[in-house]
Amino acid sequence: MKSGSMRKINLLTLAMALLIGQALAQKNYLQESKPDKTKRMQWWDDATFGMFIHWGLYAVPAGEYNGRGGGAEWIMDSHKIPVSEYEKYAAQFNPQRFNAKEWVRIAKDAGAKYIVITSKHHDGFSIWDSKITEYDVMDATPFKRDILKELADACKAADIQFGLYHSIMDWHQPDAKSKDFPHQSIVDPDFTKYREQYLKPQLKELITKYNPSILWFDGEWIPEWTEEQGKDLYNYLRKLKPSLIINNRIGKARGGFQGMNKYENAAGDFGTPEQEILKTSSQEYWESCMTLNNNWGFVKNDNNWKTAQSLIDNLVDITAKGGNYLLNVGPSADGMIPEPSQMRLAEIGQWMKINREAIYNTKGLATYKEGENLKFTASNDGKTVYAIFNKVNGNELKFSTIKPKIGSQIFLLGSKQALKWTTTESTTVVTLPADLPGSFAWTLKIQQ
Ligand code: FHN
Repeated sequence: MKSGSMRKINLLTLAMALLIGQALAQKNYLQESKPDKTKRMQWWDDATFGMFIHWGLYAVPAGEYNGRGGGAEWIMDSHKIPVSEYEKYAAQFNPQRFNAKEWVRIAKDAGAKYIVITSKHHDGFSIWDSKITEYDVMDATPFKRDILKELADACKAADIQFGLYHSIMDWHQPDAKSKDFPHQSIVDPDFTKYREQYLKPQLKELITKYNPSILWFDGEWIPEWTEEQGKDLYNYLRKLKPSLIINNRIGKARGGFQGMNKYENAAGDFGTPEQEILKTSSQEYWESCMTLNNNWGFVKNDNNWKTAQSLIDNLVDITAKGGNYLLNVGPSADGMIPEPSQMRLAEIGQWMKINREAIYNTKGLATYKEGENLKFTASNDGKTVYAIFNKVNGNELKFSTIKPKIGSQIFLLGSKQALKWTTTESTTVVTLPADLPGSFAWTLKIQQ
């Protein structure tokens, strides 16, 4: 081919690349089409269950300061600990028992499909090797290991999606000082400078170094943060990684702990109920985050662990209403996920081994329950319904919400034995075996 033609092709290719680059740079991801968002969110929607991890310097005091209890990850604020005093915890943070692969195994064995860990909580401490600050695990602690890199690598090796929780509020950065949380003593903080020269560069660093699939913002309620800044940050991050999934706390739309957007066209991809579950089914993307005891961060005296029954009931209720469940662990300062947390997660994992087909790759139903002990989920194509019950009256289960397909078979998940069933205009009655597979709750698989 003559050199002149080659030159024309190269110029054309360059022009095309420039045009594409400009288009991407100007793209407004807040105007993403519904089909594009559905495609981007699909893995997250199908995953349904994730493990939350709150871990940082606050694990060192472990809920106690100067002999007084109160505050876990909030201990710096709860006890009004001066920044210079709180920073001293960094020298004590040396979690030699931390094993990223073990943490990922615990999550995977529980049936969690993704992990979200606190890269930086409100206290401003970075648990990764940040080039933006020396208030990080590499420079300020004797541990000097990149926790996020070890965890991101372990997630990748185990096919678990890796996500990061990142606090907009920052009690350590002088320019991040908030009127509502004046931990910094400086007189005239420059919040714009914090956002542009600290918050955004750290987020770019996190995306570039650890390739998270999810960014889970928090601490957005401070008066210095606005919906407009959230929209700008959302576009900034999606331009860095278009497939990123970002919660609604990047903006200001969430209504408190109820977590869903108070207004339309807000920044963020999913609602974030906290320590509670939506009262009804929702077609919006939403994820309920909850603790296993009373605290997010490690508190040595908090032994108020939720029962496996209540945790599995929550998972079923949330799934039936179309949501995700992000269940938290708060590791100790030496790097261990508390034993009771591990036990609860293992019990959920045992239940998921039998019933996961009713949880993963399912959708919620408008009529998602009959009474309080029978909930329904459905396969994404709607052809299969799962009736999940946690109470047995005699050896029959009756329901009227679902109409099994005449001639089809009904099975219990975990059993190969087709069950006897009869149906009238209004009610279906399924005869249950004496021995039900597993504990806590059981699932009928019904073709409709
Ligand atoms: O203040 C935080 C709290 O420490 C914790 O991180 C929860 C869980 O997401 N969110 C905020 C409280 O709404």
